[in-house]
Amino acid sequence: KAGERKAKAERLFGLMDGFLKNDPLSLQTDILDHVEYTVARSRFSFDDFEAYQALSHSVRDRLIERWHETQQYFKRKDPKRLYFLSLEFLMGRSLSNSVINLGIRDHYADALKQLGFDFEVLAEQEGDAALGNGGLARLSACQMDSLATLDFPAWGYGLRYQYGSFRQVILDGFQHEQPDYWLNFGNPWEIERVHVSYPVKFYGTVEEDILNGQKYKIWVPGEMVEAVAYDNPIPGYGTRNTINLRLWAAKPSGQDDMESYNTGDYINAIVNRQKAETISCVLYPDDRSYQGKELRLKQHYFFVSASLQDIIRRFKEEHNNFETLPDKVALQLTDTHPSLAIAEVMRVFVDEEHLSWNRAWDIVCKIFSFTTHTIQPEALEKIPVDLLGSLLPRHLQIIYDINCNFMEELKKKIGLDYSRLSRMSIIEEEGPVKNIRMANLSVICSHTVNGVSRIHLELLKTKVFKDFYELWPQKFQYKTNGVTQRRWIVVSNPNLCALISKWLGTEAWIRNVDLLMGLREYAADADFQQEWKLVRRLNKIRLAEYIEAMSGVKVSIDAMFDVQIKRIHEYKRQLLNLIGIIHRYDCIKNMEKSDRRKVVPRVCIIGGKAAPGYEIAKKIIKLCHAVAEKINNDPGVGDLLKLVFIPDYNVSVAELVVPGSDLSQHISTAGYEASGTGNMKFLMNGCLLLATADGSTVEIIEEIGEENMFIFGAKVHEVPTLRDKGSARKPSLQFARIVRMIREGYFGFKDYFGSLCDAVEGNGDFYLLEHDFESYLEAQASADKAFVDQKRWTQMSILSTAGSGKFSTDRTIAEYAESTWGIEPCKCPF
Ligand code: NBY
Repeated sequence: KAGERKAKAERLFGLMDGFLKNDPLSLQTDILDHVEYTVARSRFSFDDFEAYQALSHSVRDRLIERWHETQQYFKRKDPKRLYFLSLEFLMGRSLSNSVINLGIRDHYADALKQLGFDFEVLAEQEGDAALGNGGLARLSACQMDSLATLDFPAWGYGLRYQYGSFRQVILDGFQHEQPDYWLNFGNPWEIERVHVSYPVKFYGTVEEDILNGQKYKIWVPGEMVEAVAYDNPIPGYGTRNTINLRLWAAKPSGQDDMESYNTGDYINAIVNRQKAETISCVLYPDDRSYQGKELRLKQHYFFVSASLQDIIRRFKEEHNNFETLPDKVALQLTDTHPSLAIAEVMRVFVDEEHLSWNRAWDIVCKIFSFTTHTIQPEALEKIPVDLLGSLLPRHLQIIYDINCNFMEELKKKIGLDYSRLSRMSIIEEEGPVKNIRMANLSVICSHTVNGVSRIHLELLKTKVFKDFYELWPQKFQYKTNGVTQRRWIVVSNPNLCALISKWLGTEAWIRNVDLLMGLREYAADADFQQEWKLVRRLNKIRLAEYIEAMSGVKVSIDAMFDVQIKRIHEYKRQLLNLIGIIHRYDCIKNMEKSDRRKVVPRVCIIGGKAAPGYEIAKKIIKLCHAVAEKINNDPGVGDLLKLVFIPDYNVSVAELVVPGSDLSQHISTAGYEASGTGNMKFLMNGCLLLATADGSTVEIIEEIGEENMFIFGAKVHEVPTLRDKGSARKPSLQFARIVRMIREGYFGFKDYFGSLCDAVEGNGDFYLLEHDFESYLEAQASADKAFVDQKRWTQMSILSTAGSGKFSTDRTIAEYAESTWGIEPCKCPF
């Protein structure tokens, strides 16, 4: 049987064994050898976790094999390479994804079975790699998968945080944060490169030197640390190409402190060494706004400096003229977080490579592209001038010089419009402290500025970067985000994957997701619907078991599973969801017994982390628990309504929740979600969307039709006017009643919830919850109505999956490659 499967995989993808063989006996030998020699347990006695470790090492061997081939091939062909710089990657688990992309999942499952192990059980042993906060970080991970699958010569660069996203622990309904010890049991998916390391400098002074009669600046640093590379192979699906994600860890630099050892200050020398490691120690857990903290700035520069040394070294191995750099290198800035790279490249070119300023600037303007994931002007990154000047004195000078040149040029173009000049300046002079506006720097020097959905670009053009758009309209583009169908269907929903392949008669959609469109013709087919419903039901059972294990709440599989999982934010309006749930509860309580039969039973599921310092978001979590406590223990309500909060939301939790949901909510105030990608994951899995016309949802409506979704709420262009109206807006009595219940202590914690209530009443209602409430209830009522008609619901569900093709990162990446990066596939032959 394994032979047949292998033959099939080879037919499909032309996959062949490398040096390592993939027949059952070879795989078993491999696993057992790793049990004995890597994990150091007896091959006759090891538990599930040890089996997982050995299995991972065996898979890792195969990844390394392909990784070598790919890197050697890239080196030989020397194509233009993309360097994808992101401070955050939310990779989640690697085992299942790797074996599926390598085309050897079934081979391993068979081999393990004969050893008495279940592949799925072992896969559950793995913890998440959670080196990021939310959408931006998961997008980076999905994009790496597509870059590998589409055979692009790309490298990812990031930071290897010792502690990733905090673990969310709920005690008495309150969120507590605990460190994520993800490296404690080792990480088989990375390869430490002790010999790939670079010194990174900080502080110090700038001095002048003369070389061949020419004056040069020299940065004399006050502190040095070492950046050590950890490589994470990223396999493509249905190809041998395996690209690299290189993450940097900070280590003390060897040379510096010899002196203190020699002078006898041993203890201090050790303490100083440890300080270096703090740079890559922990991920900043706030995805709202940039705080100008020194350690964070250090992280950013550490990352940028190490990555650029690596990139420039690689370039110089093959080339001796920087003029050709733009033909060989594309640098992608994921938001402004890596944008110090601009000043760093200028510094290296001018101070170290001795290029003239103008030549250097010419090259720099051809290599950077910038994607912003932000929509609120107040969330744009700013660095206090004093902070930058003390940590990176030379970079501050360079940024001032860039700005000075830009201002001169700008004056020639727009004249002495001082208010526009000051808005476009990289230096923010107003306010108590002077700041560097990293977004302005990024826009000025990037050849392309991308938004993450069509509507996002509109907002960038008309609001956030209006002045820049008027100056350089051709720079501005958008690439609607996507998600990878490998992780979000093949890995996380294997039954749906098999069903789709069966009815389409091919697995080709896993690489060419537009083929999902072919499901449309079966959307009303009774047999197909039957099988579709069965798959969805099995997923719901799996989710219900998880809910019971996590929270002790038993839920009915027949109820509609209504889900909102994402970071907790005011603009994402989890509070609107909660107020809706309380309203539903209130209606059930006040209903005649006989009417209760008409109520569509619901299980409402909410999950997500709040930034540790975000008080309102934390109160929303507490409110959710307080409401759940009341509803779930009300015998009069029973299965008609349940509310559960899923703690510690992360990628692997999403893999379980998304396939098991009937309805999912994406209900941000219009104009606030740059794109959103959760909506795409649910859509692909045949879960219906209840949503506002915001971010990428606008484009989802175009693909699958409003009749297959539940759309409500103010539109983007209506929001500013509505907000200006303030308390002159039409009040909602139903809304006011629910807020009063919360305020008056119906769910306890009366004083604690007061400020939450203030934030949604009258003029305080910045995110327009009250305004959108009535239409939200109507959309919810339509969802109930549709759910009762299971034939119609299933058809809408199938049409959701069928219409999700546009929202694959394969499309996003292909667009970037063509119109932003100018790179071409470089497929490793086998
Ligand atoms: O990026 C998200 C957007 O909110 C979402 O609409 C979009 O789909 C997604 C991908 O484009 N933005 C986001 O997740 N941002 C962050 O996680 C983030 C992280 C760090 C910082 C700011 C924002 N920071 O200041 O360091």
